[in-house]
Amino acid sequence: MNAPEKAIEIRLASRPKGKPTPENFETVETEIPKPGEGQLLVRNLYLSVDPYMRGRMSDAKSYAAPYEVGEVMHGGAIGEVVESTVDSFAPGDIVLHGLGWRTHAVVEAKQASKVDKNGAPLTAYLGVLGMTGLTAYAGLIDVAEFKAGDTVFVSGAAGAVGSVVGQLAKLKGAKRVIGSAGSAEKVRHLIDDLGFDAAFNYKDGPVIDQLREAAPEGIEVYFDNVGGEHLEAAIDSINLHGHMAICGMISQYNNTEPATAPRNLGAIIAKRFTMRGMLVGDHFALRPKFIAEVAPLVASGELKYSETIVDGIRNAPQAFLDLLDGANTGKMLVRVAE
Ligand code: NAP
Ligand code: FER
Repeated sequence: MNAPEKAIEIRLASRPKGKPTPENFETVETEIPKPGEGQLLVRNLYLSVDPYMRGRMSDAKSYAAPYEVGEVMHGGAIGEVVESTVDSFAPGDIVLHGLGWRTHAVVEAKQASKVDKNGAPLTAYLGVLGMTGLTAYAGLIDVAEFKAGDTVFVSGAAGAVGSVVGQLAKLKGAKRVIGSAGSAEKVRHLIDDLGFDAAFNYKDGPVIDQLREAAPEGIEVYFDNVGGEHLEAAIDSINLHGHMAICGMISQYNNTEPATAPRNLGAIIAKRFTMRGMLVGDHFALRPKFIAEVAPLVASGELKYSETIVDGIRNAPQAFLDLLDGANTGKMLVRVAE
């Protein structure tokens, strides 16, 4: 395909109230930007769409600054250097950066990280070997203090983070790994393809009952991607001195009213369990250890990963809306080319 003459970028057009819609985004054609001193021009190949972007579309104060209305949707992306003004990067290099949903990015060389283009498939650097994989690894090991012999429950189990959490727990000697997800096909995938011991569709009935049935002896670790009713169920099933890594609460990201669950937090006193919130950004020091351990597992196929790849940058908003609706299995990505 010929390089497009124009660059395309996707901007926040308005802030969503509740569930985002396509009208919250604007697709704009612009001139291809020129890199200045110390900068690279990168032609993006794949864009990441992530749940946290929902938070940044709102103007509520949070750990990540809100997007400005009119600003490009920043986020993880991987692309090829086409022009470089610095010695450390050359055209043809593949780099990761955070400038998000655009065909062309002018990236400060200091903000770009080069990846081995002969290593894993490029998409892996945005998922299983990237931010979501590190979240799973750091959350399970450092935050939830997982130990061999633990029974682990992970919500959002068929997603990018959850699928890695469950498999890592199995590979590291979990007694039993239980996952929840939003469709029968995802439940099948967890058990048949990823080796979970049990899984359930949270839409089939109360999570508290389904978890009790899947974990009759309780759980030692809960990795929370969902919050709300799932967290309430995990509090119900967690054993004495258990650990919870609170990674995400996607069931609440579109809420317009405060959440009503969990209603049983008082159980933390008698059960003396630990809940710890986490942000992957606090765990970047673990990255070399994570890559050293997980890249070989991915290469050997012991740790499997799925990706849901949507073609065409113009479809990035829809891919994001679909992610929030559970259309993805594994990491949701956009291939920039149409
Ligand atoms: P993901 O799980 O690949 O995709 C999101 C999934 O959430 C969807 O596929 C959908 O699957 C599920 N979902 C949507 N609405 C739901 C609801 N109401 N109840 C239950 N499940 C729902 O996304 P990810 O990137 O791996 O992120 C997973 C979680 O981790 C998110 O909460 C995210 O914000 C969080 N996260 C946190 C950090 C951190 O540093 N703290 C870093 C990365 C990610 P179903 O079909 O199963 O509903
Ligand atoms: C997410 C992706 C990343 C998320 C949080 C982060 C809560 C954290 C990023 C950071 O450490 O700055 O989906 O949801």
